[in-house]
Amino acid sequence: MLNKNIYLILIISLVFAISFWIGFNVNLLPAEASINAPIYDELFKILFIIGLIIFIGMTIAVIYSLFKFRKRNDQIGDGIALEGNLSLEIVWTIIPSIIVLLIGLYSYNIYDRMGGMRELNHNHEMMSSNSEKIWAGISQTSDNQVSNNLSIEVSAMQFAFLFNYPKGNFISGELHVPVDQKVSMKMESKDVIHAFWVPEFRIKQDIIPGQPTVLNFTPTKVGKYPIICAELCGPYHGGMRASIIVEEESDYNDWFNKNKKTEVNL
Ligand SMILES: [Cu+2]
Repeated sequence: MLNKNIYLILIISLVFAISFWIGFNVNLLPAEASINAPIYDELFKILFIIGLIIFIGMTIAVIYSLFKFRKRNDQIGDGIALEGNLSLEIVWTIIPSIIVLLIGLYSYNIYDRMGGMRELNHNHEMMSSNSEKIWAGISQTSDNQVSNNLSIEVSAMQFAFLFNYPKGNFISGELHVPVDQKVSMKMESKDVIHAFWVPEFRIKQDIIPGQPTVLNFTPTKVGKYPIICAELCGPYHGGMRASIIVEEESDYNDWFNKNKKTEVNL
């Protein structure tokens, strides 16, 4: 009996060790290109490790049972019927409940750190009237910082994204932003529900007709990343993509000055 327990403890420790090793050394996610990304990846890592522990543990239990409880040559029927096991049932209810509760609290903490619980900018500089309702956003800024943000208006339609730069009075099919600067986007759909998703930024936000949504982010890595519509929006939904180009401020300014309408007062 003692021997059996030692084996069990050894196997469980091994499963934990392997899961933690894989969790910390195998990276399944794309590059981290916004300040949200490392925060999000913390949560992903924890979920990945919990998933690995359960997956590897279950696989070992199934393989062990296949051999241990296989039908013997002289065996007829299924054997003695099993009665309930109250203590086992209590354990397998309480442990998952605790895990799910902790994941829930931790997810809330991550969402809060990403700015999701913060009050949305009531004095949003792009708001056309005070009565306009803007909701559901990731906000990294407090209200008084909003005016320093780069403001962009996003329109989504079947099957494209358009980016309006109000300060330059022009519209672009490609989203250009300077690195390490806060970007504040107000997004609206012309037809059905779409979603703005940049995997490298670890952010996604729905774009809804008649109900503007907000998304704030700060890119941290120069490069070109895909913008993907992540809401099934029609037959060519899969082709609804654009690019976000994160560039050094001087490159961004060159691009901006080349595109802006000259008569506009900056
Ligand atoms: Cu779409």
